[in-house]
Amino acid sequence: MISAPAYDLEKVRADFPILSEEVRGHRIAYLDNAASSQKPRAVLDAVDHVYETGYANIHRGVHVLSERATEHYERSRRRMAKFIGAQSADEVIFVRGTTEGLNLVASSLGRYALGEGDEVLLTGMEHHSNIVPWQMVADLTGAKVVAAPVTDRGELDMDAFAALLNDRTRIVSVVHVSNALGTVNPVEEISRLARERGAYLVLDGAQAAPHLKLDVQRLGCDFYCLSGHKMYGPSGIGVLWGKKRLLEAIPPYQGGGEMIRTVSFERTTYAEPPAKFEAGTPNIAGPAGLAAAADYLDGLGIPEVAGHEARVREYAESRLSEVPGLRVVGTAREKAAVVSFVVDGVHPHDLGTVLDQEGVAVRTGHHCTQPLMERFGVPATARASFGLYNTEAEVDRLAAGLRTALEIFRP
Ligand code: 7TS
Repeated sequence: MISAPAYDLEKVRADFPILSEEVRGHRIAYLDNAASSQKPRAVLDAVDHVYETGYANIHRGVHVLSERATEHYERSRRRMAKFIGAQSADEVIFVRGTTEGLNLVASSLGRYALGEGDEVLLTGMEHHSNIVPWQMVADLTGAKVVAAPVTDRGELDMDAFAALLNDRTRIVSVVHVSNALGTVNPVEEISRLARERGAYLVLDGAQAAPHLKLDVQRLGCDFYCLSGHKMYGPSGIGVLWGKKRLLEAIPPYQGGGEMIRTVSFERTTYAEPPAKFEAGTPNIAGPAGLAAAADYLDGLGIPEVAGHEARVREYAESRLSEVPGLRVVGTAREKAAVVSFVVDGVHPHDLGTVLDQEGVAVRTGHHCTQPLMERFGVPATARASFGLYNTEAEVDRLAAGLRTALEIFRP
């Protein structure tokens, strides 16, 4: 394994207890990080620490455990504000993950900004969670959902995107990094174009957060969503960031406890953000785990992590190119740590099953991007997605497993 001296891969791997597990008689080669990543000891400990030292419901008790739990929760909010470059922790809303973040924005911003005949501009490479919520609010408001096309390489067709932006475009919502192809979209350019038209910009950062240094202010967006579980944090916790004045302006998403100032049967008034968007008892310990994941990533250095992942991905692309009949789907010039592929004559699910027998975990299917699969004329792909602990030796096992699949299915 050739690594930069600063990146101590063996030490990194030792931080993840599950990586020493055996599955089907092999050491696990976990290449399904885009679906969800494994957790370092520091994240597991941070969650335990809340339950062991300061657990109670937050924001309401006068007793000491509630105060401690609230402090854990709010400290994590401040940590996540720093992680994404937010101006203030009040702009950080804890949600279940990207799906909930996008549903919140589509519902609240949609009801605020969209009317009959208005348009929401997406791209052809969106995850279903950045398509369906917009269709739902479009049904309510009479707005229309439009998608900009993707080129044969799997890049956003920027000329077509610019041409689709028009005076009716009120919202642009785009994936920062594609989960199915790995494409990194030119979001600063997209932001400039959206601003020129006076459209709001929402970014789906589910796949960007583990790989790219984030600075929501520099990106120029209005809302940004991420999922903790894809960036080595716990599942069931994520962040929706929004510009403060917009969070103040848009209506709340869910109603209930904590999101109100006063309630009467005649009239209810709402709390200020972020409380306005955090109805009910939240995931209390999750944020501490997410903050620990942010510490872990920043401790390694996101550029160093990205450098390591790029080396593994490039190695994978070169090894996979030797497999007869294999075609990589998505060859964008700017790519994160994803290699999606199809193999002539073998269904992706069969590839996935054979690889599993060898202890190699990949995802197969449409990756919740059916319109994109249709664009490429495939029902599904197999996808290897790399994280900060993957090795070239694991890539060798992937390539060997694919050859085994070929012997079985294409003798
Ligand atoms: N957006 C993108 C780009 C994603 O990759 C995913 C999950 C989501 C949104 C939804 O995130 P969630 O945390 O709310 O589920 N993507 C995948 C995947 O590629 N395989 O499994 C889940």
